[in-house]
Amino acid sequence: MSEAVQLERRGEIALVTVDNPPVNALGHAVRAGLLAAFRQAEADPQVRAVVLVCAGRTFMAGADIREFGKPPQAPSLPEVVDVIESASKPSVAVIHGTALGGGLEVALACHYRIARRDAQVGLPEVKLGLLPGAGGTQRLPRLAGVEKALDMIVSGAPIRAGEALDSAIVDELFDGDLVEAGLAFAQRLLDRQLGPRRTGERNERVREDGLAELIAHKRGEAQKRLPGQFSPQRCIDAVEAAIQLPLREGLARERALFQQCLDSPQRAAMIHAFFAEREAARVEGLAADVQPREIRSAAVIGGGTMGVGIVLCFANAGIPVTLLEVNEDALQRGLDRARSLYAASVARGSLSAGELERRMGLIAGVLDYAALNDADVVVEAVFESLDVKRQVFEQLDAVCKPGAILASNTSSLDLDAIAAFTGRPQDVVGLHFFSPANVMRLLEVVRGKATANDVLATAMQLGKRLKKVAVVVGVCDGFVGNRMIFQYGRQAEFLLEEGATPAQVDRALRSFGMAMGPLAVRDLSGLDISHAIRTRQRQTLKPGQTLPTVLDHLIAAGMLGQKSGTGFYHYAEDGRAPQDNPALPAMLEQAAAERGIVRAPVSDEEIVERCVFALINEAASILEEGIAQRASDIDVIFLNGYGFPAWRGGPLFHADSLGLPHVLGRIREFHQRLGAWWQPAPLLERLVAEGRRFADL
Ligand code: T1G
Repeated sequence: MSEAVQLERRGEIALVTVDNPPVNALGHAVRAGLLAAFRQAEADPQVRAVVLVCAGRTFMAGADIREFGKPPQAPSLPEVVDVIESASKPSVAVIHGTALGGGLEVALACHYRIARRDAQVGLPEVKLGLLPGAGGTQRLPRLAGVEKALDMIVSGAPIRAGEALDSAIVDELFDGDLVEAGLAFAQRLLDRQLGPRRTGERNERVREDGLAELIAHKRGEAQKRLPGQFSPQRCIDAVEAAIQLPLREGLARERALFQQCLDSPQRAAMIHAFFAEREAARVEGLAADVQPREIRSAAVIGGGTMGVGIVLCFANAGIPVTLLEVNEDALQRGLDRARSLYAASVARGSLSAGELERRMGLIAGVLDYAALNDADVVVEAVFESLDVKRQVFEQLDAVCKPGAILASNTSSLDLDAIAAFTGRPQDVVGLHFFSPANVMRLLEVVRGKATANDVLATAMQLGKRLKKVAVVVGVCDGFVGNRMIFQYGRQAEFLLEEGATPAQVDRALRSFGMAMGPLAVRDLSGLDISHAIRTRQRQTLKPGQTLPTVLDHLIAAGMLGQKSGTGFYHYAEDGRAPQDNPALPAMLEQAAAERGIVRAPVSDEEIVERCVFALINEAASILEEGIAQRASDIDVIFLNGYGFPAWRGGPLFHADSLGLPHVLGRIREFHQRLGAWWQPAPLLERLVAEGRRFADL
């Protein structure tokens, strides 16, 4: 047996234990160990049943993702799974933690499955650009039915043990000790003379009527929800094989489709994103022994959209939180908004009424700063003005206890200036949430010059506790995400003035894979917000840098985007799809005349390259200035805060996949044609000269 898999006899039952920290990934040693163990149990005449458990915090959480892209090592997981299912003695998988991907597929090959009540099971392969490649697409439909299997496989979302029981994926739930529960269940099988029950041989559920229509419906749904992604449709192809083919042929079809996904560049991009997210948690220069401060209670200043979203983040994590507002009306509006957001979740069925009250019970409202004297962390989410921030931080400095962490949610103001409003700059950090704060996973943790290491460590730990993806960024205008998106949005507006329409710009970038077009995003966030930022930026323009003027014309006409009913688009009262804004063409003609250009057709390719390469060029400067720790952190920021398509891995992974020489070549052309904003970043030029990529940094 390998050290990753142990086999021991408990009377007539063979107990197989997998022990491969941290998540019992099915790396080569585990696969070889499982194969040997099940073969040995099969050959041992004293053994009448097999129980499979995992040590540590979870049942196998899937194949070892680090092995993808490397030469495969026998035995393959399908080979192991085949030996398990075809065994002549009944086997029981004892699930705890998260049985995911290949882990669940091993459990499906066992003849019976029991799960600890707090366990989860799932097939998340689609999130890695893959599909379940060890029988999951053939066995799960046979157990849970085609519709349930399609939902789980195409969404990649795990389900709780109770739902798995209801879907016949597991046979029984248990509490307490894994081995005891497994042995007891196996003993009952023997007492009742129950032998193997092979999932692969159960065909009744994959031969039901109406499955072809169901498949067609799911294809349309997946195409709409995940446009551009390769593996969701392949997942559906594989499940369709379960309906159309006998098991053996279905497994062969699944393997062929798995290989197609494995070979797809999207798999490499999405696995890059998986590891990049975990790498972002590592803060350079932060010793591993730095002790985070304890966060038992929180406070939020400002009950606007952002503030209430942040309040919900704390309440959702079970952290008591106090909301402070300037007057009773504003405070009540904030608390009512919190309750209405929870009520919407209850209406959607994603939150129980009891849980709503429990979470609302964690939220207090106050008008007096003195009430914040015991908060461990305070997050201000007030108006984006340095003067307003000054007032807030001077008061916090006066009332908060020593050691309290004072955080600003500012999206681009100078955190060092904010820290200087207090006598404790070492306790000040930026916690830049993204709207809606209770939904968006990204959290930019802004490290000020004076921010103490333990404050930074606390902020990162708090981010994980709030179920955010926390990424450390440095201080500059817009930190990382907004600083890059300023360039991206600016190009979108320049392209309008040069001849494109909002619908064309947004369509081109949506077909690139962005969740929303840049102009629709501007309309959503409010053109007045963009205009205020634009006004501030006008003060810091470098020679040759100009700004588009279409925004000025829209603001002058009172067109603020969705909030006023018209911006780059017109939004009809009845919520129909946005229409063209009839006043825009004249504004664009005027803006073009002001810049001395004649509007002419623009290609979709130019639109995508101008907007995306603007991101890449700015990112290179950000890396050079040390505002981001690493290139993959910038990818994580754009994947989790700006709707960049996961199947492209992020702007810098995408740049590497295009080839930096090509990217630099186009940027140089833009620089020649369009001037100052396109000055190639020195780091980009250096990487190309040295034949390196962003990934090599
Ligand atoms: N392979 C390799 N390493 C993994 C891993 C995996 N499957 N899962 C986690 N890790 C590492 C992770 O990089 C981190 O490392 C540490 O474990 C803790 O992870 C054939 C083809 C299980 C829910 O997609 O969803 O099976 O940073 O920080 O927040 O059909 O990890 O400490 O060095 O995420 O408690 C399918 C992926 C694979 C599951 C735990 N399985 N993992 O979350 O800890 S493809 C997955 C997760 C497959 C088969 C197909 C989560 C978790 P380090 P963590 P966590």
